[in-house]
Amino acid sequence: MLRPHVFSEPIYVTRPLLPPLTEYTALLEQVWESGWLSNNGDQHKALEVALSQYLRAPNLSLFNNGTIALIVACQALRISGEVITTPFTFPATPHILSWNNVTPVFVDIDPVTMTINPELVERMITNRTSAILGVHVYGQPCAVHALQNIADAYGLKVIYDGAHSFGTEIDGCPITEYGDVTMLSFHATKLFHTAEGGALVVRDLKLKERINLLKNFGIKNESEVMMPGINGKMNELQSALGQVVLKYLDVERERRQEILNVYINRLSEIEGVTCFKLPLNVRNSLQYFIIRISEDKARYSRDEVHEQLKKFNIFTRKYFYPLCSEYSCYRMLPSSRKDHLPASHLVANQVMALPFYGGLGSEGAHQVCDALTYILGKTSA
Ligand code: T4K
Repeated sequence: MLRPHVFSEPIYVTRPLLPPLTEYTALLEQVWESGWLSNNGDQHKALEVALSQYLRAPNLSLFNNGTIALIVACQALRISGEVITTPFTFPATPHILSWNNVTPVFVDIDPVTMTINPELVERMITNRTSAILGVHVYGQPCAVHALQNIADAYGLKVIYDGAHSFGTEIDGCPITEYGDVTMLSFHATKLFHTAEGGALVVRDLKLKERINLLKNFGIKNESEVMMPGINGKMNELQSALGQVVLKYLDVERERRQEILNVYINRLSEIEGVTCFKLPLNVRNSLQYFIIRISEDKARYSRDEVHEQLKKFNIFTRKYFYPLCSEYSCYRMLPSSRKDHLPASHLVANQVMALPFYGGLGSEGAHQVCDALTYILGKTSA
């Protein structure tokens, strides 16, 4: 095979959806005229309504980022003691527990779905456990029914880190319908973004009211502060950006779907490479495109492929390696033992996030596939 194309510019795992600047500045003019930059202004109100409708999530509360949103979720649900969670995630997931003075208890993942394994959750419940914190990793829903059954049996709360699951649906039902609370991240690297931002979605209106107090220092009115809240507010500049991004979201989804099709068609042929596919009843958030590389079948390890792709100016990511249980701040926990988390260790050594954003185009996706095919050399056909 001829040596494939080397990209002239670095190709990253993602690029933010940047709508026409003029549409953003038009909204910024309104912000300027209003003289109102934060604290539940018109742009904030408009974005909250627009997202509630788009996601069919009536009780949605905007935040300045997803991490603060999750910290507030724990406060709102009065989480304490221990929380059972997955080590296969971004650092924010266990960190928000530490910021709430709660101990993360790691449970292994299912090796196929890569989400927390409900069969293993029950064994780790103690009288200090107050909640389960699941991650819909790459938009793959957790085993929501099994987790809810366990939570109901033991009187636990269920919190979902849905940072990757904007627009995910199970059998047509929004992912935010499951659990007590779901966090969505609107970071620049997310399909829908506000540069930095996030949201909490709940089903209980009372809980939303508590969340709204907590994200604004606990302030009820000029003379009453109800609780030790924090500053979790999304500002007007972020909220305006979100409204313009939302207009272009479906076009971006279509472009990503085309890239996904190229990847699936081309990469499924490569020995040792498995494309991560969602179950047919799940609507894909199209946030990441993940492959797994089995070193025993491919000629190279995931790390070698990751390095070799750099020669073509392609910068993939090892989301999520290393596991959170390997960080120095969590390594000493009994639940961090390697033999307790075999599937997580296996998966973390195999996963690779490929470039996945509309601007890459089908041609770019084919070029990424050419490079991968060239590196891995052989086909199974
Ligand atoms: N829970 C989970 C499961 C999460 O994945 C995350 C965040 C959170 C919670 C917390 O939500 P937030 O508090 O962030 O709302 C990125 C994101 O910063 C992070 O939001 C995301 N997960 C994580 C998976 O990815 P890094 O450290 O990998 O980002 P960085 O700066 O290396 O960016 C990745 C690539 O994106 C770059 O190589 C180039 C491109 N990029 C990035 C930015 C920021 C751009 O092209 N433009 C940009 O503006 O964490």
